[in-house]
Amino acid sequence: MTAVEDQAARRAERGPGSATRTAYRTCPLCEAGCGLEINLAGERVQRIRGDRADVFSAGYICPKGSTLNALHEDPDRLRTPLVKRDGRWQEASWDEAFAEVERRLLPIIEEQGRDAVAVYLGNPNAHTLAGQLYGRPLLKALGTTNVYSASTVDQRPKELSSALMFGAGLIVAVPDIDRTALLLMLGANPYASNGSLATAPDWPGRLEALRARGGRLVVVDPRRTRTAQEADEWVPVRPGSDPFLLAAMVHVLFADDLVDLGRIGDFTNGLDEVRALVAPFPPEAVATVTGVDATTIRRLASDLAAAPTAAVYGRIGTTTAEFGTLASWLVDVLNACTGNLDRPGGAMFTRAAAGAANTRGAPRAGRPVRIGRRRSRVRGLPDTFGELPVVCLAEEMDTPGEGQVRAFVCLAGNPVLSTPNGGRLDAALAGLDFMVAVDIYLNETTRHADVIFPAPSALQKPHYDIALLQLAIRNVANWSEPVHPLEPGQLDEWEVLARLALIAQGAGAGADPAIVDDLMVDALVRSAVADQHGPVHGRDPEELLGVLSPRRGPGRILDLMLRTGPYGDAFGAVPGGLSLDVLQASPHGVDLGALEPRLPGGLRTPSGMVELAPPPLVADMARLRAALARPVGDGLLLVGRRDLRSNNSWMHNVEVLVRGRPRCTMHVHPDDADRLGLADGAAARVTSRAGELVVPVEVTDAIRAGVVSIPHGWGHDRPGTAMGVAADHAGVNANLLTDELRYDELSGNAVLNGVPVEVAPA
Ligand SMILES: Nc1nc2c(c(=O)[nH]1)N[C@H]1C(S)=C(S)[C@@H](COP(=O)(O)OP(=O)(O)OC[C@H]3O[C@@H](n4cnc5c(=O)[nH]c(N)nc54)[C@H](O)[C@@H]3O)O[C@H]1N2
Ligand SMILES: Nc1nc2c(c(=O)[nH]1)N[C@H]1C(S)=C(S)[C@@H](COP(=O)(O)OP(=O)(O)OC[C@H]3O[C@@H](n4cnc5c(=O)[nH]c(N)nc54)[C@H](O)[C@@H]3O)O[C@H]1N2
Ligand code: SF4
Ligand SMILES: [Mo]
Repeated sequence: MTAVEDQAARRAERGPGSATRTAYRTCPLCEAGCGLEINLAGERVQRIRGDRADVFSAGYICPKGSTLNALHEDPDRLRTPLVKRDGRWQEASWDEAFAEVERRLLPIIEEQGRDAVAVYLGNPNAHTLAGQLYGRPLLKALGTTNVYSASTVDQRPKELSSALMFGAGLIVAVPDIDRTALLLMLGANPYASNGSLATAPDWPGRLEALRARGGRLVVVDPRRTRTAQEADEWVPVRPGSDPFLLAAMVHVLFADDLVDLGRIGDFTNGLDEVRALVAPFPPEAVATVTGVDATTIRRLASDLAAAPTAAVYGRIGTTTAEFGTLASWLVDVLNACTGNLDRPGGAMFTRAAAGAANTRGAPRAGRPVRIGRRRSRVRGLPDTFGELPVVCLAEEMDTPGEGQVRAFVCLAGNPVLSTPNGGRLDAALAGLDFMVAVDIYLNETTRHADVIFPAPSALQKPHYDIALLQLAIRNVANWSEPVHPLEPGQLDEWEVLARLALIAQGAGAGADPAIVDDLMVDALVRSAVADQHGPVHGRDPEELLGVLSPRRGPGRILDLMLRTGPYGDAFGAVPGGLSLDVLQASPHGVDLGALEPRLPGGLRTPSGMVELAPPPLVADMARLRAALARPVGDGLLLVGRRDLRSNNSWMHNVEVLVRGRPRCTMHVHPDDADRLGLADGAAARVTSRAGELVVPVEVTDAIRAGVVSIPHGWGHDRPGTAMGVAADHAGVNANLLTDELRYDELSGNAVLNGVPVEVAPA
């Protein structure tokens, strides 16, 4: 067939009424936020590719982004609520499913108290409007202390150090990778992950541009990742030792008189304390524990000081570790001490269009960070920002006694595969009295539920990255309309969360979700007009509500956030300012410019200063000093890894992403393989305190000797799940090995990297 005939045949096949159209939307799958161009014929998606006109991603896309339609059409994706009766799943109407929640959940709350219900908010909540806006009212309605989220298997240490230094968990200094002359990256592999806590589409292209303009990239990682391969230098650090390395680098800056705060010196506290805190960490003292020689450490420090601009950036490898908060803090101490904090080419602060703590309220004023207002029942671990560490979740369920968790609400999470000692959690979930999940699959976690509410597919939801755009390396705003409508009678995810909130409040299973929505927008408008520093101070709330009124749901709230945000139209007071109308008219996004210095006005610490030595971090340094005296063991340490075609625990049901050679293997260095008698392709038995598994071995010199690596998110071999493709590519659950007894004491974050394991041929 010629191309013309081919086209004609396809047109004939689609039949009449199948007009073609193009939709644009932001990919919600990871933090990069790429713009997608989606071609449809009638209601069918024909092709998804990168949107070349997108103001931020300029056409970049990864293999996951083009699978949004495969996810939408996946026959295993849940489309109706499911209710389990006598151990068997039955499809139910929405009303029946909510009635079941009311019937089973309320007696538990009444008889055993609100803390008998635990909630887990999984990673996609950071990527959905429902999770961003309606999670909070649900938590409030449930009123439980037992709130857990993916944050404590991820970035809690960075949020905590940022809150202590700058005033809020999302006031994070992001590396200005487009302008820096030297990027020192620790524990991140953006060639696979596309970046995290530094939102930018096309990290690979940006890193290549950095090198092309004469800049340098140094990667600190126990594995020679793709990012390390592309770098000027790879520093194969021992797992868990980043804070020693970073403290020694700060030590060198002081010892060699290289400290220069630059313009932030006028509003920075604690420099002398930092000098004293790093005194016990000269490079020679940390060489053994880090596996990095003193000469290299000195050179890394002096290079950083000498570079015209430089940014230090640490991610998962540094946060999911025993001293994760100290490492996260020391990253920014280095940025500050080399004069790179808040300057172009250094580590900067986004000025987000909506929702940011540092664009609201009084500049240079804030409330103190309180850690440990509540404690977990069993181990007494402290909360941070109102959440308990997820390392406590299983024990709160399986340890009898007053206050034991008996019911579980799981929102967009798969903690059986994502949290440490997933085996214990799996067993604990099986013993609960009641569980409700909001998810798109019947998977390793949701199989334990009694009621599952399906969330719409990404193509059926509107989108705006409220959280991730606060961490962007360029100021942008991007709204996406749904590509497909909801099915008749189908609820949007926010409506599900709102109805669950109403049930928990006692308003009944049939209550209208609009009640929650109206209350929220009302409260937000009132707080906006009360903000003396805000653009609508003193205005009549009814007037604003009237302007917002044509919209409902997330769009209405976002419109309010945009209009009262730093670029907003302030409800007419700033002609030409941002509103949702403006974003709707800009399908490729709105570019709000490169990052600009934001300090000191963007600080929200109580002192109004950058706090270089906040008391909780100063106190925690005692733990690091003590650890320096520990003998360095020679046992094997387990770390994780990510693959570009995978996404945490849930995209393994997409055939095009999982086909080809299996990705869930254990990387082992050739020396270790020889010593242990492990052959490439053979199976190894891996054992830790928490559990054991058998995994295929991949021998590779792209990993430090003494370290093995297994990716997380696999292990789709559990009975009672309904993910056919994933089951054919099951892999193993690396979190059977990670240990819920290992955590960063300050933040409660899980230790997922550097877990001691024993390995033998299986
Ligand atoms: N060993 C090890 N473990 C790790 C990590 C590691 O590096 N090593 N990384 C950790 C990190 S950084 C994270 S963030 C966590 C993530 O772990 P989780 O918080 O468990 O998140 P996911 O694995 O992404 O699972 C998301 C769930 O949400 C469902 N889902 C997908 N889209 C939607 C939606 O739009 N709405 C709803 N309601 N549900 C949806 C999926 O089916 C899946 O069940 O894993 C952590 N676990
Ligand atoms: N393709 C894909 N993309 C993703 C995800 C995914 O699962 N797949 N998940 C998303 C999520 S939720 C997140 S949070 C981000 C994470 O984004 P990244 O932080 O970039 O995640 P990783 O690719 O796991 O890179 C972590 C690196 O840390 C290294 N490492 C392990 N231990 C240590 C250590 O002790 N010190 C140092 N210096 N390095 C260490 C590991 O070898 C690994 O190369 O990725 C997001 N993007
Ligand atoms: S990099 Fe992330 S946001 Fe971009 S297409 Fe891939 S999954 Fe989507
Ligand atoms: Mo994450």
